[in-house]
Amino acid sequence: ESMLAWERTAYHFQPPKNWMNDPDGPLFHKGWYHLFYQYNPDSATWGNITWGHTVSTDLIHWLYLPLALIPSEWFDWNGCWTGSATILPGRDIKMLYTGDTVDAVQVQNLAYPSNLSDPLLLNWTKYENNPVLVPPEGIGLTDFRDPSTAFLGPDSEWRVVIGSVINTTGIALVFHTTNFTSYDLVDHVLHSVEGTGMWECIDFYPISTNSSVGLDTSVVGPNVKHVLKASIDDLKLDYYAIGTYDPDNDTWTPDNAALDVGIGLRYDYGWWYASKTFYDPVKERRILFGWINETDTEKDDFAKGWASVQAIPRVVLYDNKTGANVLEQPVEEIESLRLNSTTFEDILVEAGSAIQLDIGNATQLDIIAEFEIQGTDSLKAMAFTESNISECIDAETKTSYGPFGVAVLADESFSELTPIYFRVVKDDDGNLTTYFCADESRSSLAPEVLHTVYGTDVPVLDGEKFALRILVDHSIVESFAQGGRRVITSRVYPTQAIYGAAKLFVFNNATGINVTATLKIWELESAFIRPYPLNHI
Ligand code: DQQ
Repeated sequence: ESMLAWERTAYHFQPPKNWMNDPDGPLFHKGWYHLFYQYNPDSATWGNITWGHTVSTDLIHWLYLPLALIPSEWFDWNGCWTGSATILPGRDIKMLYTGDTVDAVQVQNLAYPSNLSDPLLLNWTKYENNPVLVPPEGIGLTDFRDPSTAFLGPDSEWRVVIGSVINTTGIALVFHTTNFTSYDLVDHVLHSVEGTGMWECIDFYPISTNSSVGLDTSVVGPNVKHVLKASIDDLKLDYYAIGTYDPDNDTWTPDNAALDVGIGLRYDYGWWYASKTFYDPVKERRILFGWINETDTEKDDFAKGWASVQAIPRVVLYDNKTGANVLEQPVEEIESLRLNSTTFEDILVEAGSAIQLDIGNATQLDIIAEFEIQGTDSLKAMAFTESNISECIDAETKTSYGPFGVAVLADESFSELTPIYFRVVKDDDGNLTTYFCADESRSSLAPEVLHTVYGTDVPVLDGEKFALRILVDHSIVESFAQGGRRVITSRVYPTQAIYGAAKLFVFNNATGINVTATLKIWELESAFIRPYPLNHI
């Protein structure tokens, strides 16, 4: 049994050892990006939840710092759970987090930096009169968690959003505060959606519809919409919707009720959860962190001594071409890891073929690929079914083109491979829908890991090619379609397609259409992720 497949990643953030889950309280302070995270200091499984802490100047290379919050008081005795940072005018910092109390009640606590002039924010003080919020009347004692970043309203009061559930309706509660120690509950919810269950890790932020700059969290006004995201506990999936926020009444209305929170769009159609954004004042952008959990067994996690990584941070923008979704793109700083590149121009990938791309090492890659279908006549010719990718397609499908795409982390005999691909489907009325999928069914010979086929439809507009950006990091594959309109993160466990045996292919499994592919592929170097040399300060 090879343990190599369970090796650590090379440029994704993970702690030195043990369990990690949600990103917490991301913020920028005095030259450093800070990330906190749910962490078990004692074991590779969830429990004893503390706040790990790390800093970076570029969101790619990270330095570990000492734990920031440790369960120590009755109000967080069973865990310092997820929370968010708010930067006040004057750059004071308030950190709100959920405490799981000694009686297993979910309460909200306030913490703040002991020394704001410390760029590393090494020491945190818990407010002496915590908790600042307990579950309000009618809210379950274990259904009240994950305070949002606060935003300032027209009445100069701060709003904090906290997720909950009533029966099976997911809800976003709003509280007002002026001092972060006392709060008033607004008498109606910001938003709710029936049947979606408990809303965890709510994120709520403005997005510009006419520019590509990110907005600080309190911005409202013309050409600004608001994104509401809930992590759906029952599904362990992050759903968002774009809509309009009314700051006078603290209500939010989705642009499209059919695509409401929990029933519409997801940030990621793969394995990725509990996300959180923050505003980066340096590059004026909104940055999204997300947690990539394991899909192996707990026994394997104990054996390897660690569990989970954070996804590469993504910039979030409004997609003004579709007007219906956000765009997610890896932060540009990932490009600093690029080494040698290889370009393939207009290579013909005939129906039913796979071509190995000779690029040397294929375990740490940044891939940009574009595909075109050759000849429009062939668009009418196809009618076949592919039972092994049925999750990507409508069972009523009569005509299709594809799949075509790239296969990453593939060995030469295809005993293991993870194909990332498009597939165009034509319905009875002649309408074309493009599906974007990641097939993990053959990603690992190990039996006890998930072998899911992930997929979603993706808008491909007139004049656009089929466009992919893929980051490969040994056992993590983050795939972005059409400039980040849809994203699929894969956690895979190759046992054969590792190190020198891992190869890269383009393939076209259609039976009647040929495609051409143009690719630029960079090898990525490893990122320094190591302890901060605190003995030097
Ligand atoms: N993880 C935290 C909770 C949150 C959940 C506990 C989401 O605060 O609701 O570790 O993964």
